[in-house]
Amino acid sequence: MTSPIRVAVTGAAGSISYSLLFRIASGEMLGPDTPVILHLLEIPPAMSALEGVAMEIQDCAFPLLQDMVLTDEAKTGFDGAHIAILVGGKPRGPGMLRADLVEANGPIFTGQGRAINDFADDDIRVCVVGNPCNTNALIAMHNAPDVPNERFTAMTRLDENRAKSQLADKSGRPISAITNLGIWGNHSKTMYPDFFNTRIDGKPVTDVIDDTAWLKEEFISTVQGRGAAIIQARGSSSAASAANAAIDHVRDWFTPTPEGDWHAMAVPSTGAYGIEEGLIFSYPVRCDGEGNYEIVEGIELNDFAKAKIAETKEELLGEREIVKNLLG
Ligand code: NAX
Repeated sequence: MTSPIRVAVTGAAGSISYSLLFRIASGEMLGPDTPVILHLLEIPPAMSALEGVAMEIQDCAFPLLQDMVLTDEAKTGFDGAHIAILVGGKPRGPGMLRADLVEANGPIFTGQGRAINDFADDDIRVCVVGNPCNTNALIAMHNAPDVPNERFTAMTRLDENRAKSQLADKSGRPISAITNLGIWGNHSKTMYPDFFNTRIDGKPVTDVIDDTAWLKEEFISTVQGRGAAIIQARGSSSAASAANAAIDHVRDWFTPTPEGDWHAMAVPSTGAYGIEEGLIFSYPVRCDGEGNYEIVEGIELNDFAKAKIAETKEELLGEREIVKNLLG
């Protein structure tokens, strides 16, 4: 047994957390030998609901769960945290534009960024789930000047998983046969799921699925619009699949990526592929198993891919403009 890892989760009484917290406490995220202390952060009106969630977690008698801290104060929420999963935020209401959402949720992440800066463990790793997740991660990062920028990431793993599933379905091959699926750019309808570099049983997707029109149109729009399709069908947004992706994101950040493969993570750009340095941009990344990742360099991008990537980059630059007053 190693010493306990403190995992802070915001929006802990919300829908995603209702799937996420139990899986963290069971050891699915950090493995069967790592005890966990959960720091659960909410806003005051949700504290009663949070207490109910905590009672249920308690009733699971998870052997790895050493303690739970329930709070509506960011200081306590992030105190000594090694991992922070920022899920909390206001949902997009009817008629709300993306720009409204960016403006509504931005201020939450200035305060949380500062609290992470001041109270989290020096080793803190941050995964932002709450939307608009790339720009929220950008705000948190800018408000945490003492934390290395590369510790701030946003979640595009759900998009990777969705894309893999679509390709498995179309090709009739198992999920495990699909590798090298990169998501580029923003977690939004402009993201680019790069099928050209994805492999099925080690072969280019285009060798296995010869319907290029489907790949260029239906595949991309299905992945881009999957969140909206789930809201339409279920009446509320993806929750269990988002929690699953958050588990995948953090687990794989601390797991060596299999040789030759990569995963999607939105990370501060190093300037790679002509993206402005510091913009939180989803790239194909590889992880070393020690909590470090690197953007995969040298991926060939054709004109189709370059145009898609330019579009999602423009959207992110527009979001950055809206929140520029929050960037410290
Ligand atoms: P819920 O509305 O069920 O839960 C959000 C929770 O956040 C609520 O309990 C609320 O009280 C809490 N909260 C609000 N402000 C807070 C603050 N300042 N500090 C702490 N907690 C706060 O939403 P849920 O379905 O759980 O979704 C959460 C976020 O995930 C949303 O922003 C949603 O858009 C985003 N998603 C991101 C995805 C991704 O792939 N990156 C996919 C799923 C999801 O759409």
